[in-house]
Amino acid sequence: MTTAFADGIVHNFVGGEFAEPDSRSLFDNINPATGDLAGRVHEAGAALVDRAVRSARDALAGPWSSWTVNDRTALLRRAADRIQERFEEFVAAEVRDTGKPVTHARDVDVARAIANFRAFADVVGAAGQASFLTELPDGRRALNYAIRKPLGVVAVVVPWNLPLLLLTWKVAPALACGNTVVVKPSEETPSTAALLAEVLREAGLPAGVYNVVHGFGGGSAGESLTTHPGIDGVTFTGSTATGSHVMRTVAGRVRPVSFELGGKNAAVVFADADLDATLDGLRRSIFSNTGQVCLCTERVYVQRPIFDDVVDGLAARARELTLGDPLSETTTTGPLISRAHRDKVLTYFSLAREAGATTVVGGGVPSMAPALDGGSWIEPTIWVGLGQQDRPMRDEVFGPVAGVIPFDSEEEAIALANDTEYGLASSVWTSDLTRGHRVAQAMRVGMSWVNTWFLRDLRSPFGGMGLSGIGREGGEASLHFYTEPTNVCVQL
Ligand code: NAD
Ligand code: 6OD
Repeated sequence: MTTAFADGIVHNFVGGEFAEPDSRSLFDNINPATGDLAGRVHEAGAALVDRAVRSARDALAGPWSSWTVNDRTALLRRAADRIQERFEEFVAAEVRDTGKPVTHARDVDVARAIANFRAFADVVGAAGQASFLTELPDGRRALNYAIRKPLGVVAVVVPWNLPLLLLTWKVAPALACGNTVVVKPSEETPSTAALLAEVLREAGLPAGVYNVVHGFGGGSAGESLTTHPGIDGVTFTGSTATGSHVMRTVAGRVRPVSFELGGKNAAVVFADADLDATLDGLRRSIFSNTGQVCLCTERVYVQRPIFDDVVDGLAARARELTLGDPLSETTTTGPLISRAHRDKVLTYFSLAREAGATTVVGGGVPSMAPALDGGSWIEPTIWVGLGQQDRPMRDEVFGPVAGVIPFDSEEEAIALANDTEYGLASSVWTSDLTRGHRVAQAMRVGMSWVNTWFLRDLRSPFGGMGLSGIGREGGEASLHFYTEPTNVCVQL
């Protein structure tokens, strides 16, 4: 096999080659916009995962080990250039796997993949080392400095919502730091990880440094990878339940983990906020990617004087969204990833009704044109009348939904926003910037935005607390996760 999609099959990539499938190891790749078969995927069995980990381990000791930081960062920049050259191929693959609008795939997913490679080339290229001149009471002096070594073979396990963005967010710093990787993309979205293998090979990455194994989680490639004794660390993005399971799996061998997990993110809107700008911001934060972004807002707390205006404005904006052909430039909103995920979201529609909520807009399955009728479509939905303890206000739904609740004081708003076991992200909307800083800092989350949402600087720490994860990635935080420091002490 020479290419990622030869014979209409998405292939595994091991030791610098696309692996040959056998007929028993194929599973279907469904286009969520239509429900049609988009292609087939080669599921990696335990033996192939073992080969991938061994290839990665061999590559650690091969020519890759003598690549300098400059060599590696130059490789990252060539990879970014090659993705740019093949931009529309990546966009098409991401749209086919996810059903997301082509504009989103271009402006967010693939654009950010390029930015990830460039940003981590810059971060790692510019990184220095701390050193200490040590002076002891007896007059001895020493120089302490730490060198950073690669962690080793890193298992990279990622979900389906922003497949290439999240994969390259981890692969770029891992490679920049000199690691080798075995990546396990989601079974729902295998294509761009395979295409990236072509690009990295074209960019000159040695065989075995980047490997891709496809398949499911438990009892499949995900479990084979995370339980493999040859991996030196796991970076995982996905649900809290799976993260917790993977943590137990690797605990026995005491391997470092980085976990970017779920969220139940709050927006706090004060009466002095610029209403139109806030509503536009909330439209993005609630409905982007059909609500399938870990950072999406699912709880909106609004100061009482403007409660009705915000609810009406959100409903109006939800009605303006265009659900339809993902390849149309005017489509704003795609389907959910699968029928199974839609069933889960619909459960929350029922739970909201049972809790006595009023569905201001949405609340069902839209009727679509015949070509899209088999897709996993869902209506963008806003609820009022939910209580803070109702499950739609507590569980991560991961769909285009939000419950809106009024508050009176700043203290009450902070308490409501922090009343969750998750701790990923929040946004605060106010024209009083002093209050914006104060409330943003009071949020028990990894990332707190003021008058904006999902505005990223890739040098800043990204991650969550509580059920939202362990550790941070981004900028120096990535450098810390993907390397092991060795301190050297020289008596002078
Ligand atoms: P998931 O946990 O079901 O799957 C994530 C990945 O783990 C997939 O590749 C899956 O095949 C694999 N997996 C599943 N079981 C496994 C096992 N036993 N061993 C090893 N691997 C296993 O998550 P999902 O449904 O694909 O993604 C949605 C979730 O991801 C949401 O909860 C969302 O909040 C979260 N997410 C978090 C972030 C973040 O940065 N915090 C970003 C994106 C998505
Ligand atoms: O922007 C990022 O770097 C990032 N990791 C985003 C995660 C989004 C979750 O769905």
